[in-house]
Amino acid sequence: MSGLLGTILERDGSVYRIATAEGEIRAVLRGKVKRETPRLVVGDRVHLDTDATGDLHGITGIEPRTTLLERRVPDGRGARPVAANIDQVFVVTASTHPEPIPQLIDRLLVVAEANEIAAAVVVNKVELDRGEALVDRLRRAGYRVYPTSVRTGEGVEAFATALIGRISVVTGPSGAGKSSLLNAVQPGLHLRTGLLSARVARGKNTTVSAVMIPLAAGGFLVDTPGFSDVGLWAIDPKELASCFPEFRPHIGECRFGDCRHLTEPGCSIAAAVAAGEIAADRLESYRVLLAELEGEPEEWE
Ligand SMILES: Nc1nc2c(ncn2[C@@H]2O[C@H](COP(=O)(O)OP(=O)(O)OP(=O)(O)O)[C@@H](O)[C@H]2O)c(=O)[nH]1
Ligand SMILES: [Mg+2]
Ligand SMILES: [Zn+2]
Repeated sequence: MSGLLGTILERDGSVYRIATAEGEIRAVLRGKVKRETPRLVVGDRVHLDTDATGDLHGITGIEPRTTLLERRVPDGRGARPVAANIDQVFVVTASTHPEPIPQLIDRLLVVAEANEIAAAVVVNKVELDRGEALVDRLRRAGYRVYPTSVRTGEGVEAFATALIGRISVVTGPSGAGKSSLLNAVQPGLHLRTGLLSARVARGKNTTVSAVMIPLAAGGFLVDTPGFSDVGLWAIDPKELASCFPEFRPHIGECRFGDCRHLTEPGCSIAAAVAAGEIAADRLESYRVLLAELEGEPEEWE
């Protein structure tokens, strides 16, 4: 029994496609195990019986999850799991063409933080513009930054190395170069068109599920449409400040214990901004996201 361990790559109805040390197999949940197992998603590590019935193995158990990305159920309550055991998220942005949008980058970083997934940033197209101010802003906030150029090959190796042996999500604005970068890492990757850019056509209430793609060098990429729609909704507004790594040393240092870091006097984060220790536009990103989480109309609405 339970001799084989696998990682779920994809679900097709009741059949799971699973990567194992012995190659890809297909498996199902049967009987008692089915009743006792939570809804399985890509990234889940499962135990399998070694003797297949037809070409189908049985899933005999699930390993505890390290992380779980969930999507809000439309028009309903609760959440639906999307992907498990994601180790890291790469937010890919161009240094120029298209112009980077710091607030969008921050939003994606917050989604990762809120889900306790390590985050890093790739600043691509650096042969056009070094993007120094952007790189500096993100490094000062505490993030690993990979400057890359798919055009010249600069930094692609370092990015490829960071993917090895891990389960990664690559996300970021359209046109940043995500597909180009991933093709440079592994030519012929069969990723959805518009990978992760949520442009996958879907009807109302039709959820496009995530798919994991094994990397030749080891590790997996999770192709999940609309990462930015996932995970932000569940954040308690009180926890938002802790999703900005450079704010953390200041939390609890404000004059008021329930400081929301807006206009309160004696705010330690605002003081750090005034002292030039925290970038003013990072605090601005926090404020925009807080308004969104608290359901207030945004300034431009
Ligand atoms: N100059 C330059 N152009 C690049 C670089 N990387 C990608 N591009 C170009 O940027 C454009 C967009 O690249 P994609 O890889 O399609 O971008 P994407 O992030 O996958 O975009 P979506 O799939 O829409 O989310 C393409 O025309 C690429 O050839 C780079 O390092 N330098
Ligand atoms: Mg793409
Ligand atoms: Zn404060």
